Amino acid sequence: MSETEPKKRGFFSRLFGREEEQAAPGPTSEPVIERVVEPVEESKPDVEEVAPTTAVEAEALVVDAPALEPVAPPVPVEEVTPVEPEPEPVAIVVPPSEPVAAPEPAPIPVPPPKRSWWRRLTEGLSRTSSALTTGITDLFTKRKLDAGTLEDLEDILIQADLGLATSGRIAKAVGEGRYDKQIDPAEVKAILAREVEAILMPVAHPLAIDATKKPFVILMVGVNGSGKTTTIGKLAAKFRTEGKSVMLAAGDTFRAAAIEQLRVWGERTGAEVVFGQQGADASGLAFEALQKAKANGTDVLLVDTAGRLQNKQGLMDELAKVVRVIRKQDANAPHAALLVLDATVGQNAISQVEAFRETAGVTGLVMTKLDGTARGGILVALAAQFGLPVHFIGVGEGVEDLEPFSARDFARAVAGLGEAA
Ligand SMILES: Nc1nc2c(ncn2[C@@H]2O[C@H](COP(=O)(O)OP(=O)(O)O)[C@@H](O)[C@H]2O)c(=O)[nH]1
Ligand SMILES: [Mg+2]
Repeated sequence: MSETEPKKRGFFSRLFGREEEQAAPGPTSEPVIERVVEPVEESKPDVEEVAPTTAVEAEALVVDAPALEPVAPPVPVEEVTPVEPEPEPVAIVVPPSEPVAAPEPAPIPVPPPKRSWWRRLTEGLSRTSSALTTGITDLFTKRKLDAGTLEDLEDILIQADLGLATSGRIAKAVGEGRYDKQIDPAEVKAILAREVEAILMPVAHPLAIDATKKPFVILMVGVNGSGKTTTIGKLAAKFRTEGKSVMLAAGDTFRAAAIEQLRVWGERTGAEVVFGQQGADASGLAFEALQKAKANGTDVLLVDTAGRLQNKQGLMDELAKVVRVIRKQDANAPHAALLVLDATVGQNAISQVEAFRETAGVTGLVMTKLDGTARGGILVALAAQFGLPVHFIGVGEGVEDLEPFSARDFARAVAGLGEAA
């Protein structure tokens, strides 16, 4: 690469390179934003792993995404208490670089870092898998299988949040034809993996972005802190590496920090951010963002929303209004409504699905924070109970810690088995 082309740098190095981090004045150093910044630094070694090894690959990794500019000075935000009137939304659009020259959607075929994802997945799921496999090994080493051991097995599975029905199903599968025989713990793990995979297979759907929908509107919903904004950032990065143009709508208008957090992701990923003042009407903002994305021919519009408890009716009504307002403009939108679930809440995720499914017309799930819990089995319980598609899982705070959900990988990882051949 010649010196006359200083702009041509790898997309990832542009996203996560040092210079940008130094250039960014770190807006209001809200703790939330700091948390977003840290993991990106941690991710460096893994990002380097996918560095191109040949000139051809190197070329393929280069993208003409707009150079990141220093973060614009934070827009002064009045400290209004977010009461719930419906102020006129004043949407402000921050172009990622020069005036909305939509990022050039040059396709960037970055090969999925399969091996390192497997490592992150197994490390992320290690608390869940070690709870299961240690229990299984202790239980089945040098013991014959009887009703008692099967009950104990069921308990181990229930404790990992696989749910009553699924735990019973797996214990039954282990028991079949093996009563009064000694069974190797490895055999139990293999049955566990097989059963879990069978339950998860029907829900493991990739999120298909219909390119005829411009924009393809994705609404992100979930309780506070479940990982919506972070997941939007991770998805934006993914779509950008696929050469798609992306717009983000800062629909969490309750907290200034949430708006700022999304703006930081916009800067990082070269995605335009539409945001309003704190306290602005979220549905008005979503409406304006959709209008803008349509006018720009944007490929994907990701709409953030304020976290809300599933039992706070007023907030749920407001979410329903966001959906209605989007539909007014495009009867088929949002094309996807993703419920972001924090795995660490365990069984509580079930009532979250029940509440959001109706209100927001949830079309699929994203489960985050599988790395922070021994309760990863909740994903299996949800799959068995609701059958909603699971699109992505998150196993860390870094931008690369989100991947399309694979039933086989997940099942093998929780059962402590190696990567599928
Ligand atoms: N360990 C871990 N942390 C995550 C993951 N996803 C999000 N987080 C963190 O969870 C916290 C809340 O995330 P945020 O996106 O702000 O949640 P929101 O309120 O739903 O928008 C942040 O500190 C994120 O970095 C994940 O997969 N693993
Ligand atoms: Mg948020």
